[in-house]
Amino acid sequence: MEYVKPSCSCMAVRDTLPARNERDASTSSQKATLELSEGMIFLQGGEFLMGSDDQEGFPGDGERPVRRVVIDPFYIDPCAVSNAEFKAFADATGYATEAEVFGSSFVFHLLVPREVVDKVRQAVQHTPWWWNVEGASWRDPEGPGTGIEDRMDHPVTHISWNDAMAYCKWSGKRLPTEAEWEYAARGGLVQKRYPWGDLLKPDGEHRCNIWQGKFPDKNNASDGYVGTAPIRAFAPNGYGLYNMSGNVWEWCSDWFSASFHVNGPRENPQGPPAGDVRVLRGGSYLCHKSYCNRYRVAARSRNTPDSSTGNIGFRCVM
Ligand SMILES: [Cu+2]
Repeated sequence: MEYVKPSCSCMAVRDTLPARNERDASTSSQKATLELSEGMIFLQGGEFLMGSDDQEGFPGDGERPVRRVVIDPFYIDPCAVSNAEFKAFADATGYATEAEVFGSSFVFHLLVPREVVDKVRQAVQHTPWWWNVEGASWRDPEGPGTGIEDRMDHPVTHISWNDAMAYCKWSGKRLPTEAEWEYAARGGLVQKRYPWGDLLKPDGEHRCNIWQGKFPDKNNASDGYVGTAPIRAFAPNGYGLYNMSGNVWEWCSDWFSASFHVNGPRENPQGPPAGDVRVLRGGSYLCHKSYCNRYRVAARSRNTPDSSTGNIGFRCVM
């Protein structure tokens, strides 16, 4: 597998994999029988201004140009998929995530408890704050024994794109296209920096879970969280959607390209037909303006489809 350099210091990439066959994502044909759109929010779609010409964007990310994009109506989950929801899927299907199959996943160094330090396989070159921890997965986000019992309402983490697709298939939902994700995140506002407006902290109030302090060693957590926050923490955007900025990165269905969209389709764009890395949006609890301002609503990131980290999750649409 070709090594792909992470686009972002708050991202880690699996790059030392044994060759393996593509697993069939559908470990079970069992379908969720719940009323599918229950709890989901209907969005009308239509035309919106996607992208940003903001000087704050990283040129290699391909946020530019601002363009008129039209999308069809769709339903979206108000929140990222929670640990409780993912557990229901894993219990029903026996699905093992890629982190579980590979036996390790990437955890941010400050979150690794002392008892787990001997489970650290290696720090990641160039981004030494990412530790590859044996036994880390959605069940034990910081390594063996760390558990999720006290955070069932937090977003599930250590989820690869392939894992997210398996969950979608089981639940009868799908991942949003990047255009759908951005349309939803904007919450009806036009070309604003964040889901709620242009100011990061209107009236001095924190509106999302990102990093405060000096990365990567001092997070003063003035927003209330060092790691993940509950999926309904902070006020929702104008469409009633929670944590479109910060908390965990969210997978989109598109392959990533920095340039495909420049002259690409403007109606229900789905991204390029092929690629090496998939799109991630929204930023995470590790983002900070000083090195990664990708919690802005137009910001983009990417990772390989089998990578998982403690700050990657997803939400579904249909
Ligand atoms: Cu970031």
